[in-house]
Amino acid sequence: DIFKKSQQLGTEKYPRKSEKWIQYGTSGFRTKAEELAHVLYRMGILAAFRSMQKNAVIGVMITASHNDEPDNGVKLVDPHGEMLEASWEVIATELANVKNEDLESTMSNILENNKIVLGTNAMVYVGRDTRPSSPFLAQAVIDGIKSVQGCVTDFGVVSTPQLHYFVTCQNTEKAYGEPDEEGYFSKLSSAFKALRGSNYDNGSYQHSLSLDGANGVGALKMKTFQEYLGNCIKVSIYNSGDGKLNYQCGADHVKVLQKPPQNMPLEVGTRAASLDGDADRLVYFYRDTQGNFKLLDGDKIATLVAGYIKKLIKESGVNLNVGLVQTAYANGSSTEYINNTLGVEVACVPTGVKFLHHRALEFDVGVYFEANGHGTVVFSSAATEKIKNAATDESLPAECITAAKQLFLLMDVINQTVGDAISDLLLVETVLHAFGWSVAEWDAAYTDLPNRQMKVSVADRNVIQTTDAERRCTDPPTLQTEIDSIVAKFSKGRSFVRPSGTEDVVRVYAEADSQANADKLAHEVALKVY
Ligand code: 16G
Ligand code: ZN
Repeated sequence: DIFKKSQQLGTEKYPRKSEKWIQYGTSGFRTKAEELAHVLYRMGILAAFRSMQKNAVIGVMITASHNDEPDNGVKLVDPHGEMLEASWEVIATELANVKNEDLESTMSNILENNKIVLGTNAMVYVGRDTRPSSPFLAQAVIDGIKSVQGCVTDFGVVSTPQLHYFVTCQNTEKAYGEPDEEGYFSKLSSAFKALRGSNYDNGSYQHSLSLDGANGVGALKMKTFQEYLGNCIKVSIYNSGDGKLNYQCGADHVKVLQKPPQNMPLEVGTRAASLDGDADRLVYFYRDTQGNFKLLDGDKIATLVAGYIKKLIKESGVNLNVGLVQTAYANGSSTEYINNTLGVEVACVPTGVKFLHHRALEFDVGVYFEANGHGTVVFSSAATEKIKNAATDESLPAECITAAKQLFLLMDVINQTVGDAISDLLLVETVLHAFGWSVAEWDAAYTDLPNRQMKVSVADRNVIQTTDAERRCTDPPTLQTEIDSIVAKFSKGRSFVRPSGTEDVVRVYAEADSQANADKLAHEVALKVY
């Protein structure tokens, strides 16, 4: 009877209007907002089911991240703040695509197949970005949850990582923190301030920076956050919400086009950063003394952070291994630097946060970043325990205790649940402050190989199959041999192709010793994909 009513409400208020098939991809469902109402309603239902099954709070985030404003999307957050389990992505896709009149029976099947008992308390946390379509879509989710008697906490406009954080806090009996914005801001800012001490500047480091908010939720939250941070860091926010979301600005724009956002002055030497539309990606940039635009992407952030953590671990005398996780998009120079200079173990996994996150959990301390600026650091519970003990063990030498205390505070600056641009920004600022580095000194660690990304539209992107963390192609059968022989012609050449997980295209990546060669390599490889 409940399902019948739920189907009725769905059909009346949020009907599936076209036969167009939609898939739960790398970042959930994502497409034009007007095609999403029925999907969101159904994801409300599914989140409630997942909550009943796990007997835990589940999150639903409504956002299309760095995509254009007319797009929107939805993804589910599992109990520990991680991405929805793969087997449920399949269920989500099925539920999103069934006919209006098959909703009731599909719901029954899901319950039966997953041994879920209806009526078990369901609790879902809902958050949304600043898109104009988001309030309506949030209502669809809420109606879906309530239609199967689930309870809802609507957090309104929040960043994606904030929602992940709230879900984790609630499900870990608040051991991780308080599941609300006040708790989130307080935790991050108190640790950040404690690490900074009373000298806001240090060496070449100055405590002011420019921030491009992508006209999204990150800008909004940063304004509130400044009240918690006080004057220990001065953040000037541009693209702070008056303009169009992600338009000519934001982390994706800056990374892909390798140029500064609009509406932001960029004087030589000024440290600047960009967030994306839902504030889970961060990149830095500056103008060097020759006037060149310089990008510091996720790889630069990862190496900076891993280097600092490794140093603190060594100083603390705690025995912990540090690993760094990258994808095929990581610049070849960064990988070489990690291997040869940092001496940190590096792993490569396929694109997508869930792969990086899971691999990072295998280390005592796992640093993961995608080149696009999404990433964080995860500490195993054993590592956390060891660091905590060292920080309070008075039998240890003073330097060890100091380093362990710093590590312990650093853990509180980091949102370990998922990549978080605001938390990552505090993390980078903390490391630069500790090292006494200007942005140019940070950039000097290694020089990126020039690179180029291209998109190729094909009839069916899935004809491309890859292996070895997407670095090699297995299908079509001769494509890899062709790529190999093209790459061989270029000094420092490297290239790969992969089907996008979010768009109907095949992506081509190439790097080489010069920009002209990287462009040429990308182009030649792209021609083989057509
Ligand atoms: C999604 C992923 C991101 C990845 C991107 C690649 C999550 C939460 N997000 O946005 O990590 O870099 O897809 O897109 O996993 P692509 O497959 O279209 O290249
Ligand atoms: Zn994002």
